[in-house]
Amino acid sequence: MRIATLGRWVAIVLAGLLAGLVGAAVLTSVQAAMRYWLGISPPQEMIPDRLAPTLSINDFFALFGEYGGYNGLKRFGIRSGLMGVAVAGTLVGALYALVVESRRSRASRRWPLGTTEVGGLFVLGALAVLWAGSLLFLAPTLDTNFRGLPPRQAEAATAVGYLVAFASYALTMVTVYRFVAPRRGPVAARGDGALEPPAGGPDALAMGRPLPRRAIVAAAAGVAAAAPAWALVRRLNEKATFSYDGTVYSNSDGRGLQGITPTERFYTVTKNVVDPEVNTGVWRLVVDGKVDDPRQYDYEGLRALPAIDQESTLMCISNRISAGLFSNAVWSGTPLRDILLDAGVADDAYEVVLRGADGYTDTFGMDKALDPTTLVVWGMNGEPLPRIHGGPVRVIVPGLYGEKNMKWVTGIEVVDHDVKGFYEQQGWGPDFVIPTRSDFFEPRVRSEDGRFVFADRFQVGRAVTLKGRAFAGDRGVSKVEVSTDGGESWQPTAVAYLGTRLTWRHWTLRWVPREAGDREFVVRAYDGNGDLQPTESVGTVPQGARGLHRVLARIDG
Ligand SMILES: Nc1nc2c(c(=O)[nH]1)N[C@H]1C(S)=C(S)[C@@H](COP(=O)(O)O)O[C@H]1N2
Ligand SMILES: [Mo]
Repeated sequence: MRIATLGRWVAIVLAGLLAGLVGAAVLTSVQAAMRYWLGISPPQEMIPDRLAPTLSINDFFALFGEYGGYNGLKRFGIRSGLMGVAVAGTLVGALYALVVESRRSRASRRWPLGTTEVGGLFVLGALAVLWAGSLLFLAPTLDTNFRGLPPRQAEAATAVGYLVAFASYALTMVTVYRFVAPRRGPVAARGDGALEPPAGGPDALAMGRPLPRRAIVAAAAGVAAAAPAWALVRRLNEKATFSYDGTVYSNSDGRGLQGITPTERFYTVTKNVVDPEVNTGVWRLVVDGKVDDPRQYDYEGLRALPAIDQESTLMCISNRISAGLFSNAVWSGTPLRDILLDAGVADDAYEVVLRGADGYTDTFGMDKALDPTTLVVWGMNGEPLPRIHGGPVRVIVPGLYGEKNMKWVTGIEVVDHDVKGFYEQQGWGPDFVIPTRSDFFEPRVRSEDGRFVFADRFQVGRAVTLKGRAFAGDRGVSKVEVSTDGGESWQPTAVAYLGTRLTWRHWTLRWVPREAGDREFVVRAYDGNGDLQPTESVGTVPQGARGLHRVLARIDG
């Protein structure tokens, strides 16, 4: 191979890389715009959601460890998605250049097609493969739409959005390549693939002036094309869940705990990088599947249904004993039961599958679906349900762990078989019934070397007020007892906050130390059926933590 030829191929590859990079910039801008204004989730965001349920709990947690928790993992996912598109887009540009130009440099005798056709076929083929492949691979999560389109429309919007996005890449890449590609004299410029020698001698124009100058123009266009992506990704980043995902309601800051959690202190857990911003104009709640008469509610229609206020406590399955992924609120909404009975539930109905605008899914059995305390909720503590807690509409299912309480709900499908939810696929559950638990929160408890210690020091003869919580899912708390001697003897507590059958209770005990030394405090609760809480320690994986909260205190003489 002569130097001149080599130089030409280098120029071709460089032109392809540049064209691909500009294409990727346009693609990312188009995707960011569609995500920002239309709620269409790009593959960079959807692929992690598609993969997360397929991981085992251990692998998922190992990733947390590697990337700095759930938030670190989310950041990593989005970053690598954005980088991946830039890299892949750039490489495909080079590939395109090689395909087109190798065709160009070969005789047209063997091929009936000219370079334009070969290039066109390559692009259309790649487009078809990419589009079909992404739709197939992402099929389980295509119904994601962060503006709240109901599932079927969301799927259609995603499919069209992806086609538009990928086509914008292809169009840009081809256009830019044609603009910057090394000219091979008049022949190649015509693009007909004929093999006349270039006018100015071999490869005379290959590294001629047009390429660098045009390349600079194209690169500038690329920067301009990337600007919207940059701006929108930054705006999305400002709305990102990093600032509030994992918020706990706890007394670790000494602010105390109220019976009803103030909305702005309510705990938060979300799988999302940027939570849905539902547009109530396009939002619908679709009720279908094994029902006689599928229903669809718009926001006004839902608000017009007879509603109730109901206080109930929400707790995440990942909540360790005495931890704060645990809050209580008054919810306003309509019993799911009324909505289902209106639609007419088929005899072979087995469970409901709930879908959220973010593509999250979860399920619960018909017993819970038809329980009058399971609500389709639009209000929280007397205000419209805030966005980060699932507004405009979520489901509250007392007695089952937080994961089942679908935020931004768009679909309720009655099915006749078992379906596994987002986290259940990882291996959580299968039992999501909240077991009875209790803890201390006052005086403030801190964890040192895995042992819980009261932050205050106690003094012989000086009365202290102990406080804590007890929770028994939807069974109610009937009794809470405290031991100040490591479980040897137990004494009854008083009620500090009674709540309801569906909420936690806050208990209190006034206690006067009689002798100096180290002491272990233990609390235990009985549920509404009179059953004692589990006392054996069990970790959160896979069915939520169980066990007694044990706290140490030093009593000074
Ligand atoms: N659509 C959707 N619903 C969801 C989640 C989610 O990521 N997406 N997270 C679930 C989990 S794991 C919990 S613990 C609760 C938390 O609700 P909160 O943030 O209002 O406290 O919402 C549940 N509902
Ligand atoms: Mo959760």
